[in-house]
Amino acid sequence: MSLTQELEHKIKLVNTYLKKYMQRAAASPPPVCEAMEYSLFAGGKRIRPVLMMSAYELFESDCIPVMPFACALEMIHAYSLIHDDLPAMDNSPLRRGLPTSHMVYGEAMAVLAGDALLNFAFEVCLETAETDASRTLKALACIANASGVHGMIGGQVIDISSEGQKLVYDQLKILHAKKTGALICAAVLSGAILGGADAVQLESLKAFAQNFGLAFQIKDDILDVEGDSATLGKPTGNDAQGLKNTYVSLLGLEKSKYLLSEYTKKAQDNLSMFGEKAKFLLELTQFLAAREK
Ligand code: GRG
Repeated sequence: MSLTQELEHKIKLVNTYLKKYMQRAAASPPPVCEAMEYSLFAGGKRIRPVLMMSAYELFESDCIPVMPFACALEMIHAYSLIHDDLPAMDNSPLRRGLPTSHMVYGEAMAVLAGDALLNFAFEVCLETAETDASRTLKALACIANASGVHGMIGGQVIDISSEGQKLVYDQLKILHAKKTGALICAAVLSGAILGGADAVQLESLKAFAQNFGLAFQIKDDILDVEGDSATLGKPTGNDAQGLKNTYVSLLGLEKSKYLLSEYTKKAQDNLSMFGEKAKFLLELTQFLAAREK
């Protein structure tokens, strides 16, 4: 299978399983369930679940057993975006070319939809616990840690508290390692943990995920300056206009592009011990560095 065929296949699987899980949630009060679905199916790239499935496939041939975890990562990601868009945070009316959750369902329902997605994520994973309780618990601990104060929420707090202040490069790296990088890292590591990776393999995959996460964020900042607003589904130039700390505002476009290519290469090098098995992850890393949205 080519990279695009395999990517499409994995995205289709994620969508199928997310729909299956959401059918179960349909018994809950309609506005919240509708709001959960709205954000889950609003056109996300599904990077975190795809990374998780691919990391698992470094060890096992079929990713179906880990679909609850793949979907859980997308639910946590969707929750973070809903809350990030709220008036109390970024106050964004638009995401992926569509009105944001609070614009459609109101603020209270958007808060609850985010909370519900976060809880549902852990519910669907815990249901698989009897298959391999030890690996399930380790993978969940990794995901919970990355989503909370030590990871994504911690990064969001640094971001909000540093608004209007110019961060230096090392501070910017810490911010993004937590805000964006932690969940990306948890996607790779939870897939590897569930696949039975040993300590040395986990160390290499952690380095891969950290470099991949940095490249992903730098590309996001470059797209905000150079990207096409119709393709991105949001106005560009947002970061530069405000007092947002981004790689481009700190280092300029040329240096940011150089770093993007350096971190992409480093991430690919970190996969060397997996040989031919890492072909999809290698190509995916390159593909995302060249993405247009
Ligand atoms: C509110 C708890 C809480 C956390 C918010 C992740 C986050 C923290 C905010 C999102 C805002 C943002 C622009 C973060 C940078 C990371 C990033 C590139 C997010 C978008 O991820 P993609 O590109 O999104 O995977 P899609 O739309 O493809 O799902």
